[in-house]
Amino acid sequence: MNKVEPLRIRDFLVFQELLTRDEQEALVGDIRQIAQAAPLFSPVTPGGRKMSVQMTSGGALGWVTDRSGYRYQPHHPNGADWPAIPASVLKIWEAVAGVARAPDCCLVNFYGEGAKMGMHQDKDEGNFDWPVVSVSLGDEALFRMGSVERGGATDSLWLKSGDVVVMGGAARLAYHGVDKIRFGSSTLLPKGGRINLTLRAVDQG
Ligand SMILES: O=C(O)CCC(=O)C(=O)O
Repeated sequence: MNKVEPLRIRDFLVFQELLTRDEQEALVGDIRQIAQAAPLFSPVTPGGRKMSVQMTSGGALGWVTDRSGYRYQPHHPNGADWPAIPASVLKIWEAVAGVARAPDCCLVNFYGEGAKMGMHQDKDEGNFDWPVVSVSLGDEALFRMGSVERGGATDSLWLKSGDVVVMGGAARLAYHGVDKIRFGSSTLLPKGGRINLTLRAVDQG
């Protein structure tokens, strides 16, 4: 990992170029293994809208959404357990999260051409003392950061492959989203697209 001082934007901490190219390539290999064991699926919101990102998870718990609602559950929609979170991913959490516990969910979002993610809060975890750590791999993404108020002022930043964002403290419940990606802007994924990992501490038991 590169030695990087984070940028602070509205209490979001952005570690630009934290991950070396070699680390990014190794992570892509590890995420491919997750996707082989727990295939990417197209989630549907409780209101019935198909999300443009595809998803899967690693860890004891994975995040899903369907007509029954947003939730964490211990198995993929196909019934299989989620694969373990790779050591390469846990290392990133250890480097930037600043907390003693480990994450138990690594949500994997895949953005193909035209995919985006609306402004939202991450609030299905139950305890917001733990940060959410977000890792960008592949194509650049226009990341929008707001406050805890829906519809409030925002700032945007293009996240590049190897950037890591920590949403903790006052940013933990701040609205955020991805307006668009620059499809084909990175050479990391041969067919283009973007992988985003979000590491979360879910189980409070
Ligand atoms: O793709 C990103 O950078 C953000 C992902 C995100 O907000 C989420 O998974 O909750």
